[in-house]
Amino acid sequence: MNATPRRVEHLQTDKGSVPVYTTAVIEQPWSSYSATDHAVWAQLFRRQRELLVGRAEDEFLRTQDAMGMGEERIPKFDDLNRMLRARTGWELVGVEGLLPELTFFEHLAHRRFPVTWWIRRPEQLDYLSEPDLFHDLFGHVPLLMNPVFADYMQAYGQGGVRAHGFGPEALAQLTRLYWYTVEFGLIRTAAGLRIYGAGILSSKGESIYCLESAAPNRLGFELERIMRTRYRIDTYQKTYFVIDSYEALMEATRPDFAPIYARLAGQPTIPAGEVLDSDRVFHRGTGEGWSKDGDV
Ligand code: HBI
Ligand code: FE
Repeated sequence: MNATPRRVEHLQTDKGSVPVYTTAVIEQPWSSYSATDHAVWAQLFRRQRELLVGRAEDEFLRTQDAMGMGEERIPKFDDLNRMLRARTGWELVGVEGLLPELTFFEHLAHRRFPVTWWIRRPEQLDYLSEPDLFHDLFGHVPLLMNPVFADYMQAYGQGGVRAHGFGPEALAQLTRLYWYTVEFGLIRTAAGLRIYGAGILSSKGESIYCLESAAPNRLGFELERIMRTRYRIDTYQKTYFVIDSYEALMEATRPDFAPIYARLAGQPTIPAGEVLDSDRVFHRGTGEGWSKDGDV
């Protein structure tokens, strides 16, 4: 049976009505996954693994293999947790879906990564508007085995819990940082730019577009600039930011953010497609196919 997630309510936000799920932690109902669920996992896994050779960072693919993730079946959180706990002290917890920011931050701050327990339906193969099990498990989990990135994710959560006291602008700035690194980040390697952002790794079209299309900008990571840069939630990104290493990302975000929030307060946000004179430009996009609006 294709169990469907239990939505508890729809929240009216400036982005319209978004589904807000219960924040409860749910045991992965592994035995309830249907043959269709496993087949959707297999198809997505096979397709992404073919695409990501030479596009994802090699360590990402090696780690996925080392964790025993394969196309045969949906991985069991318990199996992955044994490896994660031993290596970086992280563990996966099952959730219904998107969590309120503070709840999400609190999980990360305690090295718990929330993973949606259900997987998309076959008709949603190419796009769905919220993170499902494939996005979270395939995209996010392997990098939690990297000690430096694991530290970054916990520091991000701790920063998020602290930011909650700084109000909505700080929260928006932190969400942009997550978006342009954890979800849509690129990294420099000796072989060229590679993908590490889960939002790209779990997306067929964007895995190709982010590295090979002339349309998007590819700019060097710069913390405060990223915290001001708006983004798209419904199409490919107009700009990708490139880190030199996970260590560099961790170092850049180690300082306390309070003075940064103070400096950024009241500064205008930057449109997603803009390139600044101060930017380190790997590629200046042509902007082909962009619509002017759509940034959040
Ligand atoms: N909830 N389950 C889940 N997964 C996410 O990735 C997530 C979330 N809530 C909020 C959120 N991400 C982002 O807004 C973070 O920047 C906070
Ligand atoms: Fe995600």
